[in-house]
Amino acid sequence: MSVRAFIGLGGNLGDTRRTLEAAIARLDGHAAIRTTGRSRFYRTPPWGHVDQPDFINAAIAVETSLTPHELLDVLLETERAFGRVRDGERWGPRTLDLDLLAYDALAWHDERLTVPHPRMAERAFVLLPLADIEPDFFIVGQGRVSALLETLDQAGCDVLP
Ligand code: A4P
Ligand code: MG
Repeated sequence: MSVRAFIGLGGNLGDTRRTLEAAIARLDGHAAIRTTGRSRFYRTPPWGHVDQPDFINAAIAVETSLTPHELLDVLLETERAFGRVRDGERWGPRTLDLDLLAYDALAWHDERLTVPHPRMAERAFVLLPLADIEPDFFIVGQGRVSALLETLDQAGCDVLP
């Protein structure tokens, strides 16, 4: 039995675009995950702490037989695999963020996982990529992607060639 889920990708250190491409390939290579859609890549101004480099963000749609918690574990594993770069003897900062944005119409909250991602409705860097894949997707408890996006400031978010 297969469920559709959406995953948000982002990063702002190192060759982020290459990292995101490799992360998508790795997720698609998982036996229980199949990528069914992917957004364009966006350069986005930093949200939250603004004193940091621009991010690159993207999103994918997947079909999966994993439970939400199993899928989260795969995302965290993948962050570990790609998210840190060797910097001499030290491990550098995290370069890859993977968020489980939505898991079908599931609304779930526990200490490890909140789905849909609670802050996605405020974030153009999440909703712009999602709208590339599925503008009519209804985020349970939040609203339709296209309608939510209309309320947001998209200034400085540019599609990468
Ligand atoms: N967790 C709970 N629910 C979820 C979920 N739906 N998906 C837990 C993923 N993880 C979830 O993750 C910490 C824990 O959250 C995980 O171990 C998991 O059990 P994290 O990624 O280290 O947490 P975080 O990064 O502090 O949370 P969040 O809200 O994802 O971080 P932010 O606020 O997104 O910060 N600006 C731009 N333009 N683009 C960006 O991508 N990203 C951030 C990251 C800040 N500003 C940004 C961007
Ligand atoms: Mg995160």
